[in-house]
Amino acid sequence: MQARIVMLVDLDYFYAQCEERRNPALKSKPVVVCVYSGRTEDSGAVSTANYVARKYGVKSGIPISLAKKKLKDIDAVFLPVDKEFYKEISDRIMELLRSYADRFEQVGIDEAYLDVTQRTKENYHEAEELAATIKHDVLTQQKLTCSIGVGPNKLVAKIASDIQKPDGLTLVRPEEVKSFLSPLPVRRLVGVGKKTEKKLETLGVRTVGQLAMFDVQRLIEVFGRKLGTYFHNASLGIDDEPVQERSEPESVSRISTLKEDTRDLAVILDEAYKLCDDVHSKLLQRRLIYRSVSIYIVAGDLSVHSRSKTFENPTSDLETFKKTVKELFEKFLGESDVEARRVGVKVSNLNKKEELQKQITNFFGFSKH
Ligand code: TTP
Ligand code: CA
Repeated sequence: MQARIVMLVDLDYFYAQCEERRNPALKSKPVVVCVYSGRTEDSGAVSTANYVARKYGVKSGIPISLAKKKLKDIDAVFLPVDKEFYKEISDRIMELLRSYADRFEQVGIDEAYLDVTQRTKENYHEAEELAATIKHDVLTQQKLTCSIGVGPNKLVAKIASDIQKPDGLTLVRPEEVKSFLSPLPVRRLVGVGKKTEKKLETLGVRTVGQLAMFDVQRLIEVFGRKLGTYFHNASLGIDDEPVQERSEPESVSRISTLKEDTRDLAVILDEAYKLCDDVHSKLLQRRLIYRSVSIYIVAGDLSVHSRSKTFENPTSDLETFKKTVKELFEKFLGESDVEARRVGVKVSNLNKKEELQKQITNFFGFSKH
C-alpha cells in the first residue's frame, strides 16, 4: 500500500463546548451536559463535561447525582443535552473540514478522518502546517477548539489525537510509530475494551510494546484468527483501512425512556411503535431505504442489550419495520429476564431509494423512458 498521511480531528468536550459557545460566561465554570431520564429530578447520566468539571472527576457516563456530589458547593452549571443545536454546529464544522481533505470520513458527531496525502505531497511538515491551519480556522470561524492527530494511518492518527487534549496537535511520523505506541497501555488501541485488557494482563501484556513482542500464534489461540491478527498488527501500528467517503448516514435511530421499568410487551411496543413512526418519517424525508432493523433495551442497571435482523432485500415499509421490531422484542423477552428502562429502534444498511431503482433498472436492462 502506498504511503499515506491521515488526520483525525476530534472536537474537544464537544457538547459542553457548544454550550460555552452559546453562553461564554460558562467558560470559567464546571459545565456538565446531562441526559435526564425524567424519572426524578436528578436521574440520568452525564453526557459530557468541560475540562473544568473534569478536574473534579466528572466525566461521560457517570450518574448525574454523582456529578452533583463531586461538585457540591461549587458554582457549577448543569444543562440538558440539546442535540439539534450540537448537530448544527457539527454540520458546519464537518463541511469546513471536508474542504481540507483529499478524502473525508466523518465518524460520529464530533470526529472525522482526513486523508491529506496528496495535498501535503506526503510531507509531514506540510501536514503539520495544514493541521495548524485547520485548528485556527475551526477556532476563528466556528469558535471551537479541537485536537488533531496526524500519522501514516487511521489507527495511529486516532491515538495521536487523544494524547494531548484539549487543543492538541500531535504528529507521529512513520519512523516514530513504534516508539510512540510502545509505552502506551493496550487500552488505547481501538477494539481493546475492559475484558480484552484483563485477558491480556493475565498473559503479562500491559503495554502496546509488550503486545508487539507477544507471539502472534498465541494471540490467535486466545482471541481467534481475526482478532488475534488484528491485535498483533495494531500493536505494530499497521492499519490499511482507507479513509472512506460516506455520503449517507449509517443508521437512523430513536430511543426513549419508559414511564417505569417493565417487561410488558404491550407497554414496550406502544413506545417502540412511536419511535418507528419517527424513524420512518426521517427515512422518507431523506429518501432512504434500509436492510437491517435493531432494537435496544437499556435495563435498570443501565446495561445495554440489542437484537437485530437483516433482510435480503432493502425496504422502506413501515409495517415491515414494526413487525420486525415486535418479533425482536418478543425474542429478547423470551431470552432475557431484564426489565426495560429505555427502549430504542434503529434501521441501518441504508441506501438511497433512487440507487435501488437504478440497480433494478440496470438489472433488467430497461429504463422508464
Ligand atoms: P467524545 O469525543 O468521546 O468526548 P468529548 O468531545 O466530550 O470530550 P473530548 O473529546 O475532549 O475528550 O464524545 C463526543 C460527544 O459525544 C460528547 O461531547 C458527548 C457525547 N457523548 C455522550 O453523549 N455519551 C458518552 O458516553 C460519550 C463518551 C460521549
Ligand atoms: Ca471529542
